Amino acid sequence: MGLAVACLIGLLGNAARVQGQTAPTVQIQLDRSAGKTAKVTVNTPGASGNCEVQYAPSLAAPIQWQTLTNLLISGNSQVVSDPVPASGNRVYRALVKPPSGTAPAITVQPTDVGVKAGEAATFAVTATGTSPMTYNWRFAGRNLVDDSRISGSGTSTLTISGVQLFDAGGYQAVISNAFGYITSRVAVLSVTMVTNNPGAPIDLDPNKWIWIPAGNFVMGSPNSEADRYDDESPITQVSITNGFWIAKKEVTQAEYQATMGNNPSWYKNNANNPVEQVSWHDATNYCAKLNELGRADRSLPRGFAYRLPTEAEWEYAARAGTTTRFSFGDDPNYSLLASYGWFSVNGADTTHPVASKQPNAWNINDMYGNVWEWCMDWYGTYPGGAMNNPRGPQTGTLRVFRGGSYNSPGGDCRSAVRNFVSPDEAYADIGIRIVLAPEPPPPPGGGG
Ligand SMILES: [Ca+2]
Repeated sequence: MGLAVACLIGLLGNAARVQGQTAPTVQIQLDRSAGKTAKVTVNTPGASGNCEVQYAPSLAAPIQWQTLTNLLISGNSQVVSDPVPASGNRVYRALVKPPSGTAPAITVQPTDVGVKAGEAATFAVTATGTSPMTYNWRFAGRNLVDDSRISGSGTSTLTISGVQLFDAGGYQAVISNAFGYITSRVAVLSVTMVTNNPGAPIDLDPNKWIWIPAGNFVMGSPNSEADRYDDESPITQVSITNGFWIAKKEVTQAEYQATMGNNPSWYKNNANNPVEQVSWHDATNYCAKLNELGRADRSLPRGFAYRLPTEAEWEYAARAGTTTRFSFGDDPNYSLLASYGWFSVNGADTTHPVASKQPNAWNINDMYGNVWEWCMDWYGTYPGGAMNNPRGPQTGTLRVFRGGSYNSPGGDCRSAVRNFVSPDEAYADIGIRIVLAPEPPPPPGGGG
């Protein structure tokens, strides 16, 4: 036997698999150069760590491994030179230990934050551990992602700008690296309501939404009211137990087109005119689509949903605290009505741009005229007496719409007037006004 290295073995010794990291692999190549030196090359692709190269005189048991040298592999390969004895064989192996490191540990926990609605809130966490470390902020059990209001959801510092009431709650950071993960304490964001509308959870665009506070009113008309219809009685003492927003304006053709992708209107000369030729089903589908979009982009205040007004909510908003035929008075000869709405006298048998007449005392436009407005309720006889949050009969065949239109005589625009048709039918003088109201709706029931 001459000078030789008879056997060469590549082993992965003691290389416990590290979760989340590719285990090192080892290749040993022999470089038999002239003379008596062997070169062993250790390749550890994708890994670095403590590597030990050993040799033994043979593979006969018991193998007598001896450490050749220690070296720290920082790259992918290292070369070890070994002066081989003049005779005999040697076998080699390399032991690559997994990279060493420590799991994340939190040194500074995120603290509770209190801000006013509209302000920014910041949560920060400080952690030690082997790099790289990843951060992931969570809210209400789900991972946050950056969007127009949230930044830093994947860093040690989370910022929420333009905080709204529905951002309130618990925030938590999950920090991880190759060696494990840790979850921070839950830091609480509390939001102080700042609103010009007492009782409203937040302020919405006052050019679009009017906050209607909870309150009481008399639904229907007294027998003495001129031009009344029989179905406006028995009058009913109504309590609206929860505030809600009502749209300041009828839904325009532009808004309907943008949300639903079509414009079913008969009078299409101006996209700012109210949408019409929509059935009750079209109107409720429109609300459902708004809810879907509002939940997706987080613009829908938590606990609220878009829907049609109940008949009671509609009349409550139309009356704006009054008991007269109109919110601006009884207007016996309908002379004032032209300042507040488009009806048969000034309507020219067409729709008109929304909010082009004076609003009522609660700043709501076109409650009288332009287009009738679908309500949620089935048509039925009023209960009379006193009732909380009436929602009409539980079943029916006709849905209610309210307020008169561009072709209605003045008497049909009164606050108390009720109209009704099949929910499947669509007409060029019936449109949509929506509310943004507590979800689920407050229950109807006996009044107090
Ligand atoms: Ca109207």
